[in-house]
Amino acid sequence: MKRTLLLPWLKKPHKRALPDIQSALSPVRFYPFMSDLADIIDSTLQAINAAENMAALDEIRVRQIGKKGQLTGLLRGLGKLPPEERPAAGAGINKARKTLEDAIATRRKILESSVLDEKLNADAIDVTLPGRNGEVGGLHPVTMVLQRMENFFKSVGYDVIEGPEIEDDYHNFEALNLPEHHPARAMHDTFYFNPNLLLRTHTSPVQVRTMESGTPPIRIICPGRCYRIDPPDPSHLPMFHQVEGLVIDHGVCFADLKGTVIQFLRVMFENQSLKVRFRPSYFPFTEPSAEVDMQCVKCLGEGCRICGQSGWLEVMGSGMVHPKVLEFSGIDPERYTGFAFGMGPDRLALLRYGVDDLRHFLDNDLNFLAQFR
Ligand code: 2U9
Repeated sequence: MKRTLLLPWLKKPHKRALPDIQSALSPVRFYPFMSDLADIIDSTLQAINAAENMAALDEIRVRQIGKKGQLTGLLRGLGKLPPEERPAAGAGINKARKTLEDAIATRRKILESSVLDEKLNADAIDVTLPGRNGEVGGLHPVTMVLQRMENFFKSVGYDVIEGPEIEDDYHNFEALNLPEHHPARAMHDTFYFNPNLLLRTHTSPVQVRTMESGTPPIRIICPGRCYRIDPPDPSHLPMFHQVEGLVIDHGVCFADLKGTVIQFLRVMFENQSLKVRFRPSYFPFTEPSAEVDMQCVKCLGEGCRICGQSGWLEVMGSGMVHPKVLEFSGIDPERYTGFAFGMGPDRLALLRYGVDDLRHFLDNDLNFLAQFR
């Protein structure tokens, strides 16, 4: 049968009752026999192993070995024992305290690991779930046209050269045989920062810089953004892209220009029987100059809305580099000749993708752009 032990300091005895209980119990009785200490350990070990969380475990720790705990109280009462009994009683209580501390530490580890397991299970990602179909991006139509152009010219040995968008007056105009009072330099066309600094109106300055810094043979294309003062409308934007080409070597002739341009357009529009024509024209930086038309990609020459019923589409400008332009950049026109061309990839993208307004390219409307993925 389990003996219950009345130890006044263990319970909160009623104040009035204390003197007669204490006087009635001899000091030996003040301490639980080892079997009673064993009972305390046993019941506390059961409570520790049954503790379901850290709070419950800590409550047992405080109740047993905290400052006002059961075992701590026993240690405090050791002074009331006959001296010869104190060592054994003290050792027994300390042993009991160590047993409980170890059991609490073990249980704490178990509870901590179960807390961690619960957290890991809660955070667990089921990698077998089907993926969410994330948005897939795509290239801008103008970027795709620029890449097609670059791929063609790189495939026939050209280099792709880029240069500054903020240029000086000399490289953008004078070195291209566009003298001081040429209308192309007018303020109504060009964004000037100051009389000598501007936003380039074409990528030609990159070709000038290449001629200045190197020696022929030169075979380059120069893609990039250009700027002109133009109110936005379906066929004009103040910021547009250009790709210009330049070939300079010994004995370059107009036939070289024609062959290069024709083959480029046939590859660009994937039609090896595409018709191309060269119309005499004028540019200050080339002589002779020629506008380049190709058979309308939509009606193949029959006439339609795209080509204005003419059957032809103007796609490029070209010509033999003007001798003065060679001289400006230190190349002897008696030893070298060259050809050049210029085109607007924005305009070619309109044609290639059947878009009717350049402004769509700048709206960043994802519904519009998604069509070109
Ligand atoms: C140097 C010498 C000659 C570049 C050329 C064109 C003809 C031309 C337009 C096409 C559409 C500009 O984007 S566009 O509006 N360009 O028609 N460009 S020849 O001639 C050069 C360039 C650099 C040193």
